[in-house]
Amino acid sequence: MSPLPSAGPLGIPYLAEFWSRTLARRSGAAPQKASARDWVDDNTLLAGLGLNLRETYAYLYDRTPTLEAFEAWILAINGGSIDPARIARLKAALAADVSGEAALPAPEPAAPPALSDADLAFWDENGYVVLRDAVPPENAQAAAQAIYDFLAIDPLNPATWYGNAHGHTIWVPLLHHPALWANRNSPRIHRAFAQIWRRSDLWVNVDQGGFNPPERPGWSFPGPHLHWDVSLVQPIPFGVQGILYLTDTAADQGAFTCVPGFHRIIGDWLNALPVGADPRAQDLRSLRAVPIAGRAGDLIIWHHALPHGASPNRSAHPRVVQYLKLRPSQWDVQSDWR
Ligand SMILES: O=C(O)CCC(=O)C(=O)O
Repeated sequence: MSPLPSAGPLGIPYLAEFWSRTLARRSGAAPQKASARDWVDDNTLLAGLGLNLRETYAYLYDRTPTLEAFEAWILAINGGSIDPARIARLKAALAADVSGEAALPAPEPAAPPALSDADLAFWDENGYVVLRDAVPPENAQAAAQAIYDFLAIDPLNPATWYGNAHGHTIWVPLLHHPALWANRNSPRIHRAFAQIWRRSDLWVNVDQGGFNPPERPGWSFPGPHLHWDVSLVQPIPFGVQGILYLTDTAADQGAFTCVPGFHRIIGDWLNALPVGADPRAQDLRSLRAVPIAGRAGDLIIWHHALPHGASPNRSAHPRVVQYLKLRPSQWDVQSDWR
C-alpha cells in the first residue's frame, strides 16, 4: 500500500489528514465520531476553504476521490483558485502557528464599531443582539432573489411557495451563490462578530438559506422548534450563531425566536432538573420565548446557550433568511453530548 500523501497540491497537510480520515470513516476503518479537537479543526478547515460541511461529506462519501480530485473539486467550488494569503492563513491557523495569525490583515482602523455600547450591554443581558442594516437592502434583496430562483418561487404568488423540492422543511440548501457570498463577506458583519468574540481572527462558515412560508391547510410549520445546537454538558463553552433577514420580518412572520437571558441561568436550570432527565425533552415552550422582528438586512446574533428556533408563520408573507456565523480558528467544545 502506498503511504498517505502528506499534502496535496494546495499544500495544506491538515486537508490530507481530513480527506484520509473521512474516507477511513466511510469504510469503517476509523471511528464514526470525530474527536472534539478534530471537529473544531475540520470546521476551521472547511470554512477556510469556503466549503459547507454537509456538501463536503456528501462529496467524499459519494465519490471517494483521490486527494488530487478532492482538491480540484475544492478549487472548482472556489471559482478556480483560492487566494494564497488565505491558504497561508489557514495553514498557520491549523498548525496553531501564532505568527501566522499575526499575519492577518489588520482591522480597518477607521471603521466604526458595528455594535454600540448599548448593543453590547443588551447582548450581555439578553444573549442576543440585532445588528441593524448589517447588509444594504440591495444585498438582502439579491440574496432573497437567489433563494426564489433556486426554489422556483414567485414571491408575489402564494401558489408557488409550497413546492420545496427538498421536502417539508424551511431549509434551503443553496450555498455558493455570489449574493450569499457578498453577505458572508460583509465587513460590518465581520466587525460585529469580532466585537462579540472580542477577537478578529474569525472565519465565516458556509451555511444555507431559509424559506418559511405562511402556514396553510396542508402545510404546517415543520420546525425547528426551540432547541440547542450545542452540547448541554456543563460548563457550556462560549459560542454564537446568526441569521440574516433578507425580507422585512414581522414577529408573526415565522420570526427567529429565543429565550432572552437564558445563557445566564442555564447552569441553574440544568442543575435543577431531576437526575437523569433529558434537558431537551423538557417543556421548552414554558420558557417564555419571544419572536424577534427585523427588517431586510438585519442580522440576529445569539449565544448558543439560548433555546432558539424559528416559529410558525401566521402572516401573509414568507420569511426569507440566510444563516451565517463567524468563529475563531479554535474554540472550546465539550467532547460528550448531552
Ligand atoms: O430559522 C430560524 O429562525 C432558527 C434557526 C435555528 O434554529 C438554527 O439555526 O439553529
